[in-house]
Amino acid sequence: MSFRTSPGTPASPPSPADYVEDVSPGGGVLPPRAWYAVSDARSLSLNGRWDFRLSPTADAEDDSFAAEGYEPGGWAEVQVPGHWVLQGHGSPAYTNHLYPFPVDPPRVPAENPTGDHLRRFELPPDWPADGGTVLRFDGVESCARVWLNGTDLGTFQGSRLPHEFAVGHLLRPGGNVLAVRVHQWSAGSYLEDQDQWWLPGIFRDVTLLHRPPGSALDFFVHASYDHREGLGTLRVDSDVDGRVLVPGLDIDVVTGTPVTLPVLPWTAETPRLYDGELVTEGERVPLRIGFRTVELHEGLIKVNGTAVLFKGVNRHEWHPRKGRALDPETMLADVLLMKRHNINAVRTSHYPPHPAFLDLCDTYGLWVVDECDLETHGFTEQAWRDNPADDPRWTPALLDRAARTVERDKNHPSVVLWSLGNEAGTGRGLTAMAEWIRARDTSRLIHYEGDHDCRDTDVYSRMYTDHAEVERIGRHQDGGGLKRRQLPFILCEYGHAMGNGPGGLADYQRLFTSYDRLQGGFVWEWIDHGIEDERHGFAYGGDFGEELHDGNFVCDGLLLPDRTPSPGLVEYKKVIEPVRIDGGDSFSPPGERREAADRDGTVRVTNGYDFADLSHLAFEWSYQVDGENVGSGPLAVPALAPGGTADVELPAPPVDPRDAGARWTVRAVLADDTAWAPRGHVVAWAQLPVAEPVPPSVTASAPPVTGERVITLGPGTFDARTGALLAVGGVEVTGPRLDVWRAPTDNDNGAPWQPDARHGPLWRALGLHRMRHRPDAVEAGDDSLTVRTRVAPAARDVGLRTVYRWTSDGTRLRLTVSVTPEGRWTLPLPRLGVRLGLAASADRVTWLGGGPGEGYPDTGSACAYGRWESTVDALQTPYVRPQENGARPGVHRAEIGGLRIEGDPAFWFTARRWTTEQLDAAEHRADLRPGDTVWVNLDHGQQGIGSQSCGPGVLPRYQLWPAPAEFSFVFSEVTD
Ligand code: IPT
Repeated sequence: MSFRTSPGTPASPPSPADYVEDVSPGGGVLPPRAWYAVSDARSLSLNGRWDFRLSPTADAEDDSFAAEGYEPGGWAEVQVPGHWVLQGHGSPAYTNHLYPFPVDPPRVPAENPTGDHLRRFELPPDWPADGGTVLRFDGVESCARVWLNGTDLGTFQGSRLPHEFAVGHLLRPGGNVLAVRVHQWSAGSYLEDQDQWWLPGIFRDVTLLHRPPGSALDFFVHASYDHREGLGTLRVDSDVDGRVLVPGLDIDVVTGTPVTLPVLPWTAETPRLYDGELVTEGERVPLRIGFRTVELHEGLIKVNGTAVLFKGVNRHEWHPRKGRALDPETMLADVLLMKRHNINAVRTSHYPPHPAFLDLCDTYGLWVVDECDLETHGFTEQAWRDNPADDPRWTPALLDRAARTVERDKNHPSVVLWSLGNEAGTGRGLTAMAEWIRARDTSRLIHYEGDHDCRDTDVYSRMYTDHAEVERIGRHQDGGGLKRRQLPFILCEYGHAMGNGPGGLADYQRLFTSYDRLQGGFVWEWIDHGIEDERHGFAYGGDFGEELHDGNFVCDGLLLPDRTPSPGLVEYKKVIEPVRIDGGDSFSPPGERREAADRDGTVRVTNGYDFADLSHLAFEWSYQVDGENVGSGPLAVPALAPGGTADVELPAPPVDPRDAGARWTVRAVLADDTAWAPRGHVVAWAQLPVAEPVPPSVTASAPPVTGERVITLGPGTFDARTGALLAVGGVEVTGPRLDVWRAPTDNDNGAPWQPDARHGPLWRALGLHRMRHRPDAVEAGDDSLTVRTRVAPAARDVGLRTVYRWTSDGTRLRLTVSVTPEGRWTLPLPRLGVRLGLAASADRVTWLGGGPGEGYPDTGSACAYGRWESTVDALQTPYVRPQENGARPGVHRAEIGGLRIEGDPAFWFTARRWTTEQLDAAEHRADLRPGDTVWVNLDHGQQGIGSQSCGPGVLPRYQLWPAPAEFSFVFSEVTD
C-alpha cells in the first residue's frame, strides 16, 4: 500500500495497488452490452480449477506472477466460480450494515486479503482465427486486475456485474495464461455494503467469447403489447445491422424496423415467449421475445393495461457450501420453489443476479425488480455524511453500475422495474442513475426505497411498514408530497422471515387486496444464508471469529439454508394463493371461531389472478368427519376470468351433515402438467367446517383413593404430597404443570430499532424462564382431586394462581386448569398451558387438528384440520438458531407414548426431546441433544409471532395477555 502525499508535495510513483482505492470503476474494460448465454459464435468456459495464492495485503506480492513463464510452485488450487474463503483460505465474515473496516472513503484497510489466480488454457484447435475474442467475467468480488499472457488488460470493480476485455490480439493456440489478482476490499466495497457475508473471489463464470467479423455488438429488444388491440410491436435495435427472424410470427425484418402484429402477451402468469434470432453478418444470436408493456397509469403499475399485485420475495443468491457461486440447478430450484409456492415476483436484492436466473424468470414467469449492485448502508452510522451516493466523485462509478445492470439485463421481459440499489440514502448520484436509466430505457419503471419523497422513482416503496400505516397509505391518508401521493405503493421488504415466522402475513395480504394503491410486497427474504459447518450444523455471523458481526441476522429466509421450505414459506403460499375459496376459512385456531360453513352447500370461488383465467385448474371437493375422508369428487368451476367470482354448488354431503367434526375441503389443483409442477399440484384450498367436533366429556364418578405415598383417581396415580400426576394407567408421566415459557424466537427478541416493546428480553427480565411452583394444597374430595398452587418468578410480585382439578370416570382422567393472574402484569405471556414429560421411547405422534406443519396464532393459515401422523423428531422445525417451534394448532386429540390427550377446547400441541430451557440455551442446531424424556406442551394459548426481528411486533389481536383462564384436557391410556 502506498502512502498518499499531501497536496503540494511531489507525488511518489503510484503503487501498483492504487486502483484498489480508486473511486472510478476501473479501466481497460469494454463498454457494457446485452448479455446472452449462447450464439453460434464459439465460446470457451474457463471455469474449473485455477492455481491460487492468498496474500494478506494488496501488494504483499508483486505482479510477477502475471508474467509469462511464471511457475506457480507451491500454490493452492481453487474452484472458479467460487469464493476462496469457502475453500479453506481465510474466513467468511458477516455484518449487516456495518463496514468491517474503518469508514474513510475511499481508503481500505491495509489488511486486504488478495487472491492471485492463474488459469492456463489451450484454445480448441478449430477456434477461428478471424475476428476478435472477448474475455468475460460475470462476477468478481470486489476488485480485479487482469493479465493475459503477461499483458496487463486493466482493472475493474462492481462485484456482481459483468466486465469484458478484448483479448483476441493476445491469444495463442496453446499455452495461454490468464492471471487475475482479486482484492477483497476496494473503493467499490463502500458501494457494496449489503446485509450478507463478505465473500471475495471469482464467483461467477469466466468465459472466452469469439467475436466473428460482423458479429452482433449490443442490441435492444423492444417488444410491447397493446392490450386494447391485442397487438404486439417488435423492434430490435442493433449496433450492427442485421435481420430479425421470428418464425412463429412470420417476422423477417431488418434491425431497427418496427413490426406490429397480433401476438399473445407475456405476463408472469402466462409467460409466452417467442423464439427469434438476431442475424448479423457474423453471428446468429437467439432471442426470446416476450411482448409486454409496463406503465404507470392512473397511479398504478400496470402491465398490459392491468394493475399487478406483487406476491414477491427478496432473493439473495445463496448456497450453503458455494455461497453466491450458484450453479444452474440451484437457480432452477429457486424458481421452481417460488412457482410452486404461488410467488409471482422477485426483487433481486441487492444486486443483479447471475444472468441465467433472469432467463429462468422469463421462461417460468416471475415479475422481476432488477436491483443495481449498490448499497452504502454503513454511512447511516454517521448520519449519511460522506455518502458516496451524494458525492459527485463517485457518480461515474454509480453510473457505471447502473449502465452495467441495464445493458446486461434489458432484453428480459421478466424485468419490469429497475431498482437503483438498496439503503444508499439519497443524493445526486442516485438522481443521476435514475436520469440515465430513464433516458436509456423508457419501457420500465424505476424503484428505489431510500427516497421517501419519490424524487427519482415511479413507485412509493417502503420496508417493514406496520399494518396500520400500510392501511393509511392504501387509503391515501399518508400525506407526503404531491408526486408521492399520486404513486402506487409497494413494500419492497416486509415479513422478516428470521427464525420462526413471519407472523401477520395474512393481515398484510388482506390490506393488499383491499386497496388498489397497495400493489403488494416482497417478503424479506428468500433463503437463510447459513454456511454448512461441521461444528454447528449451519454457521452464522460470529462463527468465524469476526471482530464485528451481526450473528444470525443473516438467517432470515423462507427457506432453511439447505432449501427446505420453512413453515413461513408454506404459510406465504397459502396467504397469497391466487384463487380464493370462501365459505369458511382454511382453519380456525383454538379460541377463535370463524364463520361456520356455508350450510346452503355452495362455495364461492374467486379468481385472484391478474391475467390468467381458471382453465388450468381442476377443482376437487372432499368431505371429512373427524378428520377422516368419507367422500371426494371433482367440482365443476367455470373458467372464471381474472377477478371473476362464482357460487359453486357442492354435492349432497356423503353423510349426515350434523356429524360432529364434519367439514368440506375444496382444492384447486393443476389440471395438467406445467413446466414448474405436475398435474395435481395444489394451488389453493380451503376448509369449510360444517359442525364442530364434540368436546370430550368425562362424568366425575370415580373417587380419589388416598394411600401412603400416592393418591389414585381412576387411571391416574398422583404424588400424595405434591399432587403431581405420576402415571396414567401404565404410562409414566412427569407433571403436568403450568408452563408459560418459550424459547424466544428471533421475532420475540426483536430488533433494537423497532419502536414496539421487545417481549423476548422483557420476558426474561421478568423471570418467566424461571417460574417457581409453590404447592399450597392437595385436596382429595368426593369425586375430585384438587391441587392449588401459585406460579411466580423470584423478585417479582406478579404470579399466576393455578388450580388443577382432576376428575375421572374410572378409565379417563380429566384435568381442568384454572389460572388467575395476580399483581400488575405489563406483558403478554409467551404461552399458557401445561408441560408434561413422557419416556424417551415415545416417538410416533398422531393428532387430530391443525397440520401437517407448525402454526402459531398469526402464522397458522396453512394448517389444515385433519388426522396427522409424525415422529417427535419430525415435529421439529430445525431453525438455524434454535428457538420455539413445532406447535401444531387447533388440536382436539393427540396420541403419543401410549397416552391419549383430548382437549376442551382444542389446544396447541408440541413435543420435543429437550426441554424448553435447553432449546433456549442452544445457539446452533448441533447444541440440541436428545435427553431421556420427551417433553410435551399442551397450550391453551400462544403469543403470536410477528415480524419484529426487523419489522413490526405482534398485532394486538394475536397477543396473549394474562387474564383469568380455564381449560381442560382428558388423558387416557391408549389401549387399541
Ligand atoms: C433491510 C435491508 O434492506 C436488508 O438488506 C436486510 O438487512 C433487512 O433490512 C434485514 O434483514 S434494512 C433495515 C434496517 C430495515
